[in-house]
Amino acid sequence: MSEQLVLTKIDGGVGVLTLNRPAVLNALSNEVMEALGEALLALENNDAVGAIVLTGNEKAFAAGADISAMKDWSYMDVYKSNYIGGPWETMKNAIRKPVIAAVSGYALGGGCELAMMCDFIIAADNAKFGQPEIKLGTIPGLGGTQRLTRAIGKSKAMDLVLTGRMMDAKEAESAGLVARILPLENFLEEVVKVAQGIAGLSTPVVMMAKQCVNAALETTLEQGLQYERRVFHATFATQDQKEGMNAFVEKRQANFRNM
Ligand code: DAK
Repeated sequence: MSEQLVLTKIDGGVGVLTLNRPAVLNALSNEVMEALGEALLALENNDAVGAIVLTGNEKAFAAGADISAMKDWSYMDVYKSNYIGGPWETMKNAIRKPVIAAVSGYALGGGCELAMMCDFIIAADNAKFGQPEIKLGTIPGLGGTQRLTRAIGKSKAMDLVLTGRMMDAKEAESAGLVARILPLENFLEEVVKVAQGIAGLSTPVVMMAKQCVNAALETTLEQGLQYERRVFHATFATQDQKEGMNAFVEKRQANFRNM
């Protein structure tokens, strides 16, 4: 039987997905992205899961799309297949639960782009980020020129995209790409703890918060503020808002029931 390309484990309300092609630094093939899409959807539809962590291994989160697979494709191959709308974008199109990218080692090209599709990135201190496609005679194709520019600004995005150089975890954190850096030792366990903290909150309210932050990138400030206000109002229709505020007043731990 062939190795599973994406491993799933559920740990205290957190779905942990591990990219599993270590021999090629988790190069992202269509098959990997199909497996990842299916695994993400299974966690999205699992009521026992309140947050998702996507990770690789110590050496690589993912070193990009699979260059050996892509190298001989013609323009018509990529154009006609829309290389490859669906499975590569399941994260963006279908996942409302929060997803944390736990990046150790290389996150390059499509690997950096996949990490940026997640809701936030926690990096191990050995992480390296980059969009080296220019060195292959192509450009980023999974959001690298767009999400990286929004995350770190035009000047630094240009630097990375035009030179293809890598940046380390410290530079990525100070540029705003990475939310936190944690030591490589016990890295995944620590990221899972962060995710478990989120999974212990009200999942529907967490999903509303995620949607509002994402709206900030798509709207004017005034539209975004209006949208946030209405969603804030909507949280008052949940039992979890009542529970959260009552628990605070009664000086006890809230017991959210995702209702
Ligand atoms: N693809 C295929 N194989 C890869 C790979 C990749 N991206 N990265 C590494 N490997 C393989 C190597 O070929 C090698 O295989 P063997 O020779 O052992 O068979 C093995 O992994 C170990 O790699 P190295 O021997 O090179 O390891 P080093 O430690 O010396 O170097 C490295 C590590 C990360 C610096 C180096 O492997 C490297 O530069 N890798 C390529 C990085 C890169 O250029 N990435 C960008 C790829 S282009 C889209 C979706 C996605 C994309 C675009 C569009 N749509 C849906 C529209 C994304 C495009 C890309 O990501």
